[in-house]
Amino acid sequence: MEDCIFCKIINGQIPSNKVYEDEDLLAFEDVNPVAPTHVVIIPKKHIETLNDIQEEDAGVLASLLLRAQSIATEKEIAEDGYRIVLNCMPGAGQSVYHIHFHLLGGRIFHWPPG
Ligand code: DGP
Repeated sequence: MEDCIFCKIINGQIPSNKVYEDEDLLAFEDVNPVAPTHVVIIPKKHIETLNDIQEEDAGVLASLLLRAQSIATEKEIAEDGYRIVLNCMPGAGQSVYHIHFHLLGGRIFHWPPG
């Protein structure tokens, strides 16, 4: 999608610090980190929100979570613990309308979230 920031990161129009890439997924450092480790993990397919996923997206969504797990291990946050966040729609704080997981670690997280 031509106006999507994350699609521009995928196609290289906007630079990013890439953590992982394959034909379906991209992971990169968040530009405004809220934790010592803050990686954004996205499908290359443009899906605006969790409300828009289809059965056919199940495989790539599972791959996003498996990749979050392996990046957490690589970043050495797996043992202490980490948080996966997916904001859906404005009430949850979604600001970029290309579905993404935040992988957060390196500090203590509280519950309930803000
Ligand atoms: P959300 O609020 O859940 O939609 O999260 C969007 C995240 O995307 C937010 O934490 C900041 C990050 N972000 C937005 N624009 C850019 C960018 O151009 N580069 C990078 N690396 N991250 C971005």
